[in-house]
Amino acid sequence: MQDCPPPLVQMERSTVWEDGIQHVMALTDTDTRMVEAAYTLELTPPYFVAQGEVQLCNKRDADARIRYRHEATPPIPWRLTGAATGDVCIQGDSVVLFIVESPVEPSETRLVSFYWAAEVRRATDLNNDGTVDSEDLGLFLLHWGTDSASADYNHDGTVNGQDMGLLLMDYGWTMH
Ligand SMILES: [Ca+2]
Ligand SMILES: [Ca+2]
Repeated sequence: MQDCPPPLVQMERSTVWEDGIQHVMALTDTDTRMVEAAYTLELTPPYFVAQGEVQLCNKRDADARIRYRHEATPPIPWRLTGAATGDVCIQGDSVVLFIVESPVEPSETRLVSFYWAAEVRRATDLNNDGTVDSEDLGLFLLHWGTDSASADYNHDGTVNGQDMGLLLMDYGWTMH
């Protein structure tokens, strides 16, 4: 697992899903800076893609470096493989961290566009052969009752009936 940078200030965030695309707006406004982000998250297997822009506004009388950091998680039951394009840090198999940073002059607002694509795989396809079938069910049962992250599809810390339900909903799924 990579060592990703620590969280920044929590931002006010609003999210709307529309035709499989998640629209995210995030804002933080303090005495020294205002950061406003607008981006979309889209799952287009085998990629989880983000694109949008960030406005970095320096309210101080001196030059400043302003940084925006966001994290995104692909929808269940998709997981990150660790491969990605763009300047991101992959944390575990469910969190993408992305940072925009720029020097900004006093009273200036800088607009920075960004794009990244992180590769995903279907978590329920445990043997990663492109199909969810009896082989995956057999592997899943080996994890039953444990805290194995690979079969804990809903990230609640236990492999139990809820994960079994997700696997069964996926039964027969194929990548192609
Ligand atoms: Ca499989
Ligand atoms: Ca679980």
